[in-house]
Amino acid sequence: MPGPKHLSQFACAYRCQVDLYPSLVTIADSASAAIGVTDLAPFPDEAVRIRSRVASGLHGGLSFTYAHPETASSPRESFPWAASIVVVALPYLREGDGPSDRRSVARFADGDRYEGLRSLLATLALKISDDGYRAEVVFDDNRIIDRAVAIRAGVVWSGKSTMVLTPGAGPWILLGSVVTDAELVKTGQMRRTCGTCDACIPACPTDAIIAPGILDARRCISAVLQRRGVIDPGLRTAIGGRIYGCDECLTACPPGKQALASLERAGDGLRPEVVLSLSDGELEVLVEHWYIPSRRMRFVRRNALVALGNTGSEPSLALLERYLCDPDALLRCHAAWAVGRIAGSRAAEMCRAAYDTERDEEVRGELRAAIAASRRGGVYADDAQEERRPDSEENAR
Ligand code: B12
Ligand code: SF4
Ligand code: SF4
Repeated sequence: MPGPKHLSQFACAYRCQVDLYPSLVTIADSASAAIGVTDLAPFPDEAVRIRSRVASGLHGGLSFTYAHPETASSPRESFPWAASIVVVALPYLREGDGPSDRRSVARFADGDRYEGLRSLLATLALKISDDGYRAEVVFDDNRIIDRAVAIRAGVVWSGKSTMVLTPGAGPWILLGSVVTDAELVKTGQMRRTCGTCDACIPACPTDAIIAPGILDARRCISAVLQRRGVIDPGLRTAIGGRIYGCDECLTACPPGKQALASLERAGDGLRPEVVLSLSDGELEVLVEHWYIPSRRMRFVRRNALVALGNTGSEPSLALLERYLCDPDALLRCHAAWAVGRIAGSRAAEMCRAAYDTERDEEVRGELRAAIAASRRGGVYADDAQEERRPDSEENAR
């Protein structure tokens, strides 16, 4: 027979099922968000997936949930006090986001799109704690795999692009959770799938979706633009004018097309010329909400140099000439590549002049490849590794 303690627990659980969850649904509805509930049971399939991606290199050196797969896939380890995870999926498109594949900044990072998510989660957490329960807001946090909890809570379905989708907004949603000790009824999983659609797979400019639901983060532009170091030369042309993020597999996704089509299209938010002309302090303010390794603006400028190489023309050479003399070899490398892309006799001359004084072997290799590319009208030979090699000195003549 359950003792009085058990009875009071039961009464409490009953009260929060009846009173609390409907008010959470009302809060989510008022923000046009989808909501559901799951428990803290482990996600063994996710642990296997993450471990196998790390083992095969598909994680592309990213840390996030890949750093501690066991922790990320076992929420109870991080939240031993909790009983439920309340999960929301919040649409984030806004006016100006209309169809266009030529954006320099992906929509999720064009302005602080997480503001709405933070405020919705804070309101939900406040309601839960006002009812006497503990509540902790969690999103983009390495202790929880946002997509996995959202799938299990029935808020979304899992797409072949690896994005998760809701009816209506498609992939244009951000995910977040409130972890709580309130015992809430778990909501059931969604039965939807992508069916025969596979539009996102050929739409990816770098073939990063290597099979349904499997992403090679080494090739994903969104990941490439967030990493440290030199950008793989074989991916630079496909990056196009992008400086941060990539929306191509989302734009191609039929379930999200209506949401996109209903919006006007605004001009491009951030031009590479602007990025390359600002001081660190000025740039920092513009990109405050981006993930940038160690908050070093050199990585944003590196991306802008590639974008300018792909979108610029002869007048852009004056700005690039400054970067050929930059004290940072990383920036000189990408400036050389951009000059080679723009091509023409002035571009070749600038690279030859820089080559005469350049001492860094990696930059010298880039300059050799750039000189050869500028002769071919801005076309790099595959990844131009041959031309980058020190023994191909004749390319610089
Ligand atoms: C690391 C990370 C990245 C990495 C790696 C992404 C990846 N696919 O793994 C990079 C930098 C590339 C990235 C890019 C983007 N990201 Co991101 N990212 C994360 C982060 C921090 C962890 C993701 C993770 O754990 N991956 C591990 C692996 C195992 O998970 P997965 O590939 O997502 O696995 C899912 C599918 O593959 C699917 N699946 C597995 N097998 C199969 C098989 C089939 C047949 C099918 C159909 C599906 C399927 O199941 C898994 C769901 O559990 C989360 C935040 C968080 N803490 O969860 C945000 C998050 C996933 N990112 C988000 C966003 C918005 C993006 C971008 C759209 C941003 C942009 N515009 O540039 C792109 C989208 C690129 C893409 N196609 O995924 C959102 C996703 C929202 C959504 N609707 O899905 C999240 C949830 C952030 C948030 N709080 O909203 N991201
Ligand atoms: S975000 Fe871009 S690069 Fe990454 S998988 Fe989608 S389309 Fe490909
Ligand atoms: S484009 Fe098609 S296959 Fe890819 S995620 Fe969207 S619905 Fe699924």
